[in-house]
Amino acid sequence: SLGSDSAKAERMFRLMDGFLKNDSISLQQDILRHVEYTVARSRFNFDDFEAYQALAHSVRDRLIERSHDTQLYFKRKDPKRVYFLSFEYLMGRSLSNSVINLGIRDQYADALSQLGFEFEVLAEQEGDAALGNGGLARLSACQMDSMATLDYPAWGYGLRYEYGLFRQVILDGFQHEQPDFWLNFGNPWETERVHVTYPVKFYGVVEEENLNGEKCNVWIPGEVVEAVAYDNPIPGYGTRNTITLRLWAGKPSDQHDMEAYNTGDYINAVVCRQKAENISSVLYPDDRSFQGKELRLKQQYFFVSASIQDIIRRFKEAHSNFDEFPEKVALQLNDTHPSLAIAEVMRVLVDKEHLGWNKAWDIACKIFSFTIHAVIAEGLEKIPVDLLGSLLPRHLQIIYEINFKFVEELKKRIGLDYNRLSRMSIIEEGAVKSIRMANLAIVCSHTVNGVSKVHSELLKAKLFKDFYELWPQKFQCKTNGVTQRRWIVVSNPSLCALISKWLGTEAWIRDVDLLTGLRAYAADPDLQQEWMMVKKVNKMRLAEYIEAMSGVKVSLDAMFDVQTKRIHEYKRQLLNILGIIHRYDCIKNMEKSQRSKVVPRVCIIGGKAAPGYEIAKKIIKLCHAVAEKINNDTDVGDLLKLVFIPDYNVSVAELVIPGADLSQHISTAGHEASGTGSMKFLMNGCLLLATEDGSTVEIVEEIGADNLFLFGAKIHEVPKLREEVSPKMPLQCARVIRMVRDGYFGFKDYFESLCDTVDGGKDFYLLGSDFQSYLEAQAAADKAFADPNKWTQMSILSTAGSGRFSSDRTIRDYAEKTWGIEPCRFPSDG
Ligand code: GPU
Repeated sequence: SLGSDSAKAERMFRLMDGFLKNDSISLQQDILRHVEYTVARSRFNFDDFEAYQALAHSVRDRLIERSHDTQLYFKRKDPKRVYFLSFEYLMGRSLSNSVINLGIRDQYADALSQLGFEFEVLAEQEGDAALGNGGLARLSACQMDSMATLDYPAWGYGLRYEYGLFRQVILDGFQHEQPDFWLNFGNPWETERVHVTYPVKFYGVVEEENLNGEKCNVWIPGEVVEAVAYDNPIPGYGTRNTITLRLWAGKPSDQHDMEAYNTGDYINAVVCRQKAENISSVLYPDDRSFQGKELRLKQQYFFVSASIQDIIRRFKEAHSNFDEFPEKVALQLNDTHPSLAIAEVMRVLVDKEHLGWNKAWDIACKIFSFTIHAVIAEGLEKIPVDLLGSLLPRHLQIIYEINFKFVEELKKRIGLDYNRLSRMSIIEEGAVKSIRMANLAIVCSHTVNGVSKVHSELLKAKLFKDFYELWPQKFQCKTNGVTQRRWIVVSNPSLCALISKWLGTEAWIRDVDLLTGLRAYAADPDLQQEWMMVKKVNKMRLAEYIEAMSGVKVSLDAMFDVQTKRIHEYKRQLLNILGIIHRYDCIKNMEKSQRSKVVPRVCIIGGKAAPGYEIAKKIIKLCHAVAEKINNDTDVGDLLKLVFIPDYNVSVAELVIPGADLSQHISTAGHEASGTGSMKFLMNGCLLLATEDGSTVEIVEEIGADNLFLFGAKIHEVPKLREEVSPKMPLQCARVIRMVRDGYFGFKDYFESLCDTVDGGKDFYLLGSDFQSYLEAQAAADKAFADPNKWTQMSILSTAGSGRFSSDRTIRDYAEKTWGIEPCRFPSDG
């Protein structure tokens, strides 16, 4: 029999024979074992998908070892932790990223080839985890990678949607949405924690009770749903640290439906239980258009409540005094979506921990920080008071109380300036009385961050001017970044090898500032030659994909010009398409002898439109209609092609970005908070054609205006241009719009309202006034491309200057200046 605990541990350790081994034979054995016992296929007969599953499970085993070590170590050291609350994560695939971060990619590739498989082929079997919409969601994923790599004691929290972002299917050029039931074939990366569950309450009433002579509010809920944790390991690169992304799923609770069973309606009671699962079933596909839907609010509270219960439980395991809470806990609100967390923390501290309002508020104000991704007021979340009051009656009371105290304080500071008071109030009066979630988040947070320099300045000057004047010290800037692990090492292995060769080290993968070392060789003919070869290989890969997806054959000598991102009017995919029509028109009207001077282009557009966003859907259709015309015109041939890449997602991006020569980031100035796609293209040596918006301004600072193609109105010029009563359409713009209106591309009536947005008298996004300068920038790009050495030098300088746009820099900044946390690295050399 086993004696003491340590003897027990000792024996278990011996039985397990230490950790899993990463030599080729061990990896092969592990994979085959998983084929046989996990996937339950015969090891003599399994296909690529089953091989992928077994492979993924063997990687997962190694991730689990590391996350156990990391969590135990965090527990022992008990550092201040950051809890990153985000409603969306766009993780994409995990396999390649995991084995690269674990440092065993080559070992696996070798083991698989011994088994007769190719690593890349199996990696392609994995589907994307698309639990998010666009930039904001991919940013969360990049930041998790950086938090793990930089050894920060961090947790990510989110929702485990069963249906991720819809799949985009194009039929006759129109977008159709299909459900993304991504868990259909299981998810090897996650671990369900059946014992980590929390009840989440909804509806009901609040009653006042008397507790030891003091009044106390008790919330009697009308519905209780259980949240169950699913843990996803996030391995760091070059460290043993592996942190956790904990996603919550809804599950029926046993607490509340006893009565239903007792009344004898057994079948109905069981059916009702299933409603619980609906909470986490589907991701809202609207990128920043906000609707006051009850299910959405339920999702937000569900994820917030479970996370806060989990965080408080962890705190209480090691501490009994809430005075220490701010020394141990930082809570990061990724936009307003999780900001109910503020009311929830107050509810727990006041109603359950009985700390008293002032003490609770003092604690809350020390732990929250808030990052805002929106630029314009229309996008901000407002929750109708009636909706909140019925779903979360106690939270509504708490928010009213927070607001009352805030407004009283404000009156003391600014006097009875009622306009300003009503602008700043957390409650918006009006036809639909509602809660301004951003105001709630600002009032409670110690720090409010913007996502680029210009965005942070805009927040202070416009959106939150009143708050900035009140609390200037709260407002900071954390320019976004992306992870070079995913966006170079995983997605562009040839470039990765080339960079390491010329820098003589792989250290840039953890220390990205080293990329500036490439500047010294930007004019070196040898590097330029190798650099061009890498681009060629990536263009070949992309060309094959384009042909497979759209049947269009493209020339590798052409400039690959890419605009991939969510479809939005402000991102101006329409400007791009109108520019393409202009280019087409020019080629058609050219003397045949002149055509040899045209720089051939392959224009690539990709992105999803929110299902209810009519104009965005028309832009997709126009792109297809124009492509149909151009691609079948023998006059044009290889001089111009237009392709729409369907179902753009993280894994498609990994293929597209390395193969791009030029990429477009052409939002109307003042509309893109940051933009992160541009950073991925920049890292991959793709030249940018861009407006001076969002993070582009900082990219220019880093690489110099000579190394990209800038155009268009600047932020401060936009309001004035909009005021012009009837904006003048430059002739060239009027002409291409006319072609669309006249039915040159068919679907005349259907495109009418789309044309109206440009020449209907408003041109809110300033396509007309920017058109001329857009064409000039395009001409400059053509000219530069015609000189391959010059172009390649600019390309090298783009990569060399991309270091500042690593999420490692962003996260270090957050850790030091906003969260007040320090690295906590598991001591090992593995
Ligand atoms: N962003 Br608001 C989203 O992706 N979704 C949103 O609902 C809102 C903002 C984006 C910004 O548009 C983009 O400029 C930024 O780079 C990104 O968030 C990350 O901060």
